[in-house]
Amino acid sequence: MGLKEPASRTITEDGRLMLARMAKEGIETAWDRYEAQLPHCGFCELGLSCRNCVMGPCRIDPFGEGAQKGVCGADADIIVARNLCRMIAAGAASHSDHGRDLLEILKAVSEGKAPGYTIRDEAKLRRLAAELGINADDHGDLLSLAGAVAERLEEDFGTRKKAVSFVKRVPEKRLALWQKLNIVPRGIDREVVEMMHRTHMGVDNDWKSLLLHGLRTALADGWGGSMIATEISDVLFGVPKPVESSVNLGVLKKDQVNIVLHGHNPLVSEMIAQASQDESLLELARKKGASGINLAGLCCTGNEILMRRGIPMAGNHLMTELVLATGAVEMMIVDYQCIMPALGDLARCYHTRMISTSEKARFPHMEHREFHPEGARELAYQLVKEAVENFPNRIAERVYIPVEPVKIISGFSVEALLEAMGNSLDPLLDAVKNGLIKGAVGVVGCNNPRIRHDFGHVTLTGRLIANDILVVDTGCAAVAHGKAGLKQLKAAEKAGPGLRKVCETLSIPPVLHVGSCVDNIRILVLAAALANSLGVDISDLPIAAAAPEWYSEKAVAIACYAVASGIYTVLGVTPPIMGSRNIVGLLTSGLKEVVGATFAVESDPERAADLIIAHVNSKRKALGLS
Ligand code: SF4
Ligand code: MSK
Repeated sequence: MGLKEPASRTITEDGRLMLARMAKEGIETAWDRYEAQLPHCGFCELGLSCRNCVMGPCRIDPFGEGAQKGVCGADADIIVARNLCRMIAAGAASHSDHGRDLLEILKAVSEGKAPGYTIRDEAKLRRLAAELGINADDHGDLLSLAGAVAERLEEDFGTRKKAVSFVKRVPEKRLALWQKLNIVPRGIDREVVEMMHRTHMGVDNDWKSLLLHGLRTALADGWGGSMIATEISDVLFGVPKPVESSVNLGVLKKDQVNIVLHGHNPLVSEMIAQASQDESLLELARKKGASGINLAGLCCTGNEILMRRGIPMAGNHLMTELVLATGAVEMMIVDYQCIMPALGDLARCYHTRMISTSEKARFPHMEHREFHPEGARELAYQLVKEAVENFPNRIAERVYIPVEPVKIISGFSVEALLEAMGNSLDPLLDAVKNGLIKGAVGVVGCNNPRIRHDFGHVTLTGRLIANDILVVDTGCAAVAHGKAGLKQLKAAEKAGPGLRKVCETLSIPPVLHVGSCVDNIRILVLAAALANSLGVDISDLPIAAAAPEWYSEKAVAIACYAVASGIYTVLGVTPPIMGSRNIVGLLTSGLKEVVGATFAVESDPERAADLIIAHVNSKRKALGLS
């Protein structure tokens, strides 16, 4: 099968059919651009090139024949460590800046300056306030309490504190370890800035010390910025509860105005969701010949509105171009992160209007309509109206929606899971102890044209559940699993006998959707709660994480905070570290002595499953479980 064959690029039916059509029409995709980049630069792939200053760029010869040091004297270890650490800093910054945006909205709500937004989950706000030591009695009303919570968490971004607030959730043994290693995250911005400082020429030139601060920076994301993003989203938009929905290109409707929401931050998409239910706009849609207004999500903005509102999901990262090629999208509205700059140009082949909304994120051939809290509701209304008005411009002969959607269940927040178990962790712990469930694994992360689209996720997860390992998922992995039918109750048939029994008893699928990329922290929260219940460290639990098709800097930060939190993590794509034997050795084995967990790199999902099953079994044995 040639590289250009759709079936060699994706395992999904909608992907294959759409790629075939795009190839016929001569429309370029990320796969074509990926192939045009081959062969990749070997120095960069190994992490051995440096352009941190203009005495360079420099590169180290991996064969030992050419230069072994950059102009400044940095060797392979220093260069690889600096490059990796800058990836962590960028990933942590992205999640955390998203968290900061939510805090700003919460603050604006508390001041009455964000009329479209409200506190959707008062109970969660009160729980958070209590956890942060804010006395609700000191605040006359809910809005004042919301303002106090926002201000307290805003402090986590600066440098005033010894530790970010949610470090209190970390199990005792883990926290003691971080204290010993001096990697407790202090302030979110502080760790990111310090990482950039350390990696400037002539600052930290000890690869081990650089990597330790890399872990601290990643922890500032996991237990800081991402945790804030999720918790405040829950306050503003509601804690997710199990909800039925559907997934794949088939969620687009031939007879309706289709608006696609893409990116990561739910601030814009929640407003659009409200506006799309406006009776006057629905009436306008009918006048224009459409039977309704249909919203669909992409990537993690899609995950946010799927988890909370059951809005269907059109696809994951590598499907974002293919959605436009249906010719059925009246408007795509984007916020930030994982939005390919190619999209605006591609949309020009169709009638689709492309709208960017964040002050921070602009794209070629997109119209910029900036969202601000005070006018968000009006702008959302206006955009939905313009999408409706664009419906008559659709060219019926070009519309191609090649498949029927697949049903899924989403919305498994930690709170929802606890509720399903009678507000106690005991049913889960008992199932693990008696071996019905062997362990749990977070299968998360992106798509990457280096890996056949969705193959890594679906193959790995299929093997895990068949071996009685519960899978929780986020991000683009969750979409892959949904399309493969693994998020339905009947998917329990694909699980091993123990997991199947648990799924049938609790009426849950064997693959639980816990949310978007920032929602990986729900996995941390659950793992910490399980460890606390058993009086052990997170690294003692029979759990693991995997990112079979990751591509982004955010995924590097996530993987690093998972490992630093004690979770063995298997990557399906090799990070650019192979140029340093020392660093490969530390990350894949030496870290076990340091933080009780390591990375593994395995591109074959079958072999990745073997590694994870062996890890889960070894942890069970160490806990004295059969
Ligand atoms: Fe070269 Fe050192 Fe400058 Fe990097 S920091 S480009 S290795 S001189
Ligand atoms: S959207 S970071 S491609 S999971 Fe969160 Fe998907 Fe990865 Fe973006």
